[in-house]
Amino acid sequence: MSPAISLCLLVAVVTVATKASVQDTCPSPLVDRVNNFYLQVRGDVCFHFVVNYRRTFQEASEDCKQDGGTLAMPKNLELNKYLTDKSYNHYGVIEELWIGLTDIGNEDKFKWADGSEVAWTHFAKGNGPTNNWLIKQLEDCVALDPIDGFWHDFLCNDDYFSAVVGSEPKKSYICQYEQQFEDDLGDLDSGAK
Ligand SMILES: [Ca+2]
Ligand SMILES: [Ca+2]
Repeated sequence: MSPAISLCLLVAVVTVATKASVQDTCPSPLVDRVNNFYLQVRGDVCFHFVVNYRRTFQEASEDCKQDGGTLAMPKNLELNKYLTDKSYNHYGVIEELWIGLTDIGNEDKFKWADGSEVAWTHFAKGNGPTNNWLIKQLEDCVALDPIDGFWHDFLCNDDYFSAVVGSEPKKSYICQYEQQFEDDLGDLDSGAK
């Protein structure tokens, strides 16, 4: 193989590797709207770390839904570690961030934002199923502690109880967008966007 052909192949490989990132994996309206500093790609999943403002659980869920996503779903320790590490070490977040897990409407039956039952869990002591029997009726929405990666249940919204409990239900959060472009190589060639 001639050096020129080798170089061409190298350039082609690098080009594909570069393009298979935020621009291709994250929804384009999101890429256009937010500073790409807050977008991360892991495998074929795009994550938006919304760490520059806070919302209630419902507001955060709606925000993720706007571009076809959900709140992030760390269904295993590996992904949970990734989200924890990015939040704390990359973005410097030290307070809990909403993830897509709740037991709204069915106490102790936690479900992910995609409707699936929770299998692996990572609740901090005294949170989730082991929370106080009365408090757990009020705390139905789950947030990730970026310092140790454990999950905490909180009040979902601003309401009467948040004032009583003295809890602030507006938090930073992480959205998750699954890769939706099956024919991405075709799109690259045609320049479709
Ligand atoms: Ca609960
Ligand atoms: Ca709690």
